[in-house]
Parts: sequence; C-alpha cells; structure tokens
Amino acid sequence: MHVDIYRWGQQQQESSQQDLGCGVLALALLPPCCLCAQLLLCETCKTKVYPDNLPTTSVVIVFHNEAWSTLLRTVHSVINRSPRHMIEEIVLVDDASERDFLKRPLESYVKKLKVPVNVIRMEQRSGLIRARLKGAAVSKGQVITFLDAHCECTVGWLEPLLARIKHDRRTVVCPIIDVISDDTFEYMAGSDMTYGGFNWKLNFRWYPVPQREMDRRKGDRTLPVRTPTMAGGLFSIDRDYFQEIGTYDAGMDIWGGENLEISFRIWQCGGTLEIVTCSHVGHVFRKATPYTFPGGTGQIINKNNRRLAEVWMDEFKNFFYIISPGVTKVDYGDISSRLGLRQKLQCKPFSWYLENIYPDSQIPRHYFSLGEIRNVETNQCLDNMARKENEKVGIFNCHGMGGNQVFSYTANKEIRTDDLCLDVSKLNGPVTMLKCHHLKGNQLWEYDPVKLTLQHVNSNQCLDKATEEDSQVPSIRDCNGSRSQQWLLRNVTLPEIF
Ligand SMILES: [Mn+2]
Repeated sequence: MHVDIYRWGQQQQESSQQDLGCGVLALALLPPCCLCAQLLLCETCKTKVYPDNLPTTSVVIVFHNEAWSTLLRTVHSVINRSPRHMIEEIVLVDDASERDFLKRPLESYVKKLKVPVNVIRMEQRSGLIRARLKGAAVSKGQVITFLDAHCECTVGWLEPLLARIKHDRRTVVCPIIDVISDDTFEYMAGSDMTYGGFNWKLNFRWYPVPQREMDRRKGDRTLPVRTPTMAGGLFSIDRDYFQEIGTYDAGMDIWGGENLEISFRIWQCGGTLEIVTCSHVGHVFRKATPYTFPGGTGQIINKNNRRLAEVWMDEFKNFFYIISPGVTKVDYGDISSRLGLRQKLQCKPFSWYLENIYPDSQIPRHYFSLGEIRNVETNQCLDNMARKENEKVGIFNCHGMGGNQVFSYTANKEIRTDDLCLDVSKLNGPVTMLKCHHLKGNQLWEYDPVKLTLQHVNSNQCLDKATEEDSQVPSIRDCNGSRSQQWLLRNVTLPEIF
C-alpha cells in the first residue's frame, strides 16, 4: 500500500489518547503496563536539562513519489517541534519523483515556511544512499539529521540527540522510532526495551535490550542505549565526523544493507552508536516500498550485503554465505576503496565488535561447528524447513547445500539456526525452534564427541531420529546408546557448497 491518505491529523484527534509528556501521544492500544513504564520514562525525560549552545543541524529528507501529506507532515513537525536556532535548514532531496505536485508546487509551498528549505533534485533515480550523500554534501549545519519522508517529530525530539553529539562528536544517535500505522495513522509509542541487531541473513532486526546494557545504565532508562546496529531511516551525526568515517558506501545501490554497513563501521572504527531514549520520532511503517529496484530487489540487496560482508565481517561472513545459497554468485563490484578506508581508519576486526559491542549477537563469537547435523543411522540432517519461531525443527535428507540445513553448535552449547535455538520444554519433546535467549536453560545441549550424542541437559534426554508417527521431525528420548542417537556435526566449508 502506498501512503497517500490526507486524514492523518484528524485520525489522531479522534482516538483516545494520553499525552505522555515527552511529546508522545500514546493511544489506548498500548497495554496498561507498557503505558505506565513509558509514562515514567517520559516524566523523567522531561526533567532533563540540556546545554544552551547545542550544535545546529541540517535535516536531510530524501523522497521518491512521497505523498504530499506525509512529506509536509515531516517538514512541519521539524519546524514546529524544534528550537528555531538549532535548525540550520531542511534539505529535501527528490530522488527523481514523477508526481507533478512534488515539482513546482512543492517549491513554492516551502518558500513560505519560516525555516530555509532547500529542494534539490537528483537527475536520475539514484536510490536512498546516493541521494542522502548529495543532501549531506550541500548541507551546512554542524550536525546532519537524516529523516525518512514520512515521519513526525515529537516535542523535545531534537535536544537530547544534539546533546549527545556535543558531548562526544563521534557519537551517532538515533531517536526511538514510534510507530505510525499505515492503515489508520494511529500513533503508538515505540519501545525503549529493544535495540538493533541482525540475523545470519544480514536482515536488520529488533531484539530485547540485554541485561548487561540495563546494568551498565544502572537501570536508568533515560540514559541512551548503546545499540549494535541502527534501523537506518532516522539518525543524527556530526557533519565532519560523517566525512571522516567515510559517509556511505557509494558502491551500494538503491537501499538495503547500508544501515548495517554504517553501524559496523561506526563501532569498528572508534565511534559509538546510541538510541537516545528521551527522543521520539514517529515513522509510518509501510507494508511495501514505493521504490523500484532496477534488476530486482533481491539482487540489489544481495550485492549491498556482499559488500558489507566482504569489507567488514572478516571470517564471520561465512554465516551469511552458508545460509544464503547462491549469494556468492552475485557480483559486488570493486571494494578496494572501502578496504582502504578500513585500513586508513585502523578499524578493529569484526571479532572485536562481536566480543565487545554485541556479545548477544545471533552470530556466535565462538563455536564448534557451522554446517549440517547428520544422524548416523538414517543419514538424515536437521533442517529448519524454513519454518518459523515456535515451530518444530525438521529432519530431511541431507543435501549439502547449506541454507535450511545449516546449524551452529556454539561455545555456549546452543544449537542454532540463524537467530533460533533448539529448545525442549517437555519430557519427550517436541524439539522446537525459539529465539535464542542466551540463558542456557532449555536451550543447553551437551555434545559428546566420542559417543556422538546430543544430550539435552535439562531433560537429561538425547536427540534421536524421527519416529514412525512423524517422519519429518527428530525426537527426543531417554539416552540408550543406539546409533539413532548418534550425530555428526560437520563443518561445511564454502567450496563444498558453491
Ligand atoms: Mn520509511
């Protein structure tokens, strides 16, 4: 669905809502407990005092065939909800839109606004990455704030972001992204209890903020969360620092992967990436993108992700390659200048990032095996069957092609496939796939390299072949020393697959 509805403001007034005090209007949709927690957070945020002499920011907004209502809502909310002296300008970068109202009518409209709005046009469809680079190049503020074209800034959104950059110019900051429904335009407060991560396929994902990060902040939820990755649409960065760390990878097309690339680069090259919990910006989450991907979405994202993996992930790129058959056939172009950048900035290895910034990563820092798990008696392999969280893990004829038959037995003794871990919560099973929780418990497995058994520690039972009742799933039974309870953990190497 394309966002083109002109009743956004109206919708907000109709709903029962409560002002949480940080500019966030929480709707009745939030469960009461969340509301209280959010309310407390907002009340505490309101008492914060920020320095007067914060840096100025240019707000760079790229759009392509955006609806008038959502684009102007973004612009007006920046103007109305930011201290005037902190906004240098708004830069609207048109990535070759075709809609007429985005041409002359837009230019004459923004001329009347009380903040300078600079509309610049890409000569041809260039994609988010190159359009943002163009916007950044013409901007003049000390800080660049990138926003999507369908956002709503809330009261007090900007000061906490700029304060962090003033404190340390190598800190890159994201607001909490509140959710604006693309069906009803209802506004729902985003959570401060999730942060950015990624899975083996290099998809950005939200995961719970781990206990170590709560502890580091001594339970103070108004302090910024150090996040391993950013969602990408909304962030602020010191203008010179953006240049120093190498802006974006201009070899990437359209969009996809650039948010992880800049996240890895910030952390590995000496910066800090934070979610500032006292800053809220709403964003319309669209079900489909209006962007067209010349050559196909998959091809472009695979190319971008390959560049990301090849430049920043060292040997851990194998997790991406093994779970994504075919991706290594995608041409990713020349990365020598990005490797040169990594060298010049003396960036740390990916293992350092996993160890220090993202120890709860879905990619394990240490592991015993990455490959198939094969039953000795039946010669069948564990297979996630592309099933989802909470479903049973499957078993199928081994195909040796990676993908759904890739599992990692980690140093923490989990059996993982992507961000799911094999989990048993009842005697005699079933063996299900749940989000890895890193707390051992029902996800703890002991592999005996001599007996070749995979023993589930809590139940004290052994992983076994499929039963006659259900030939598609492995079973779990009392350990009996039979060959059907023996498993080979093979390290699949890339040349075997590709
Ligand atoms: Mn968006």
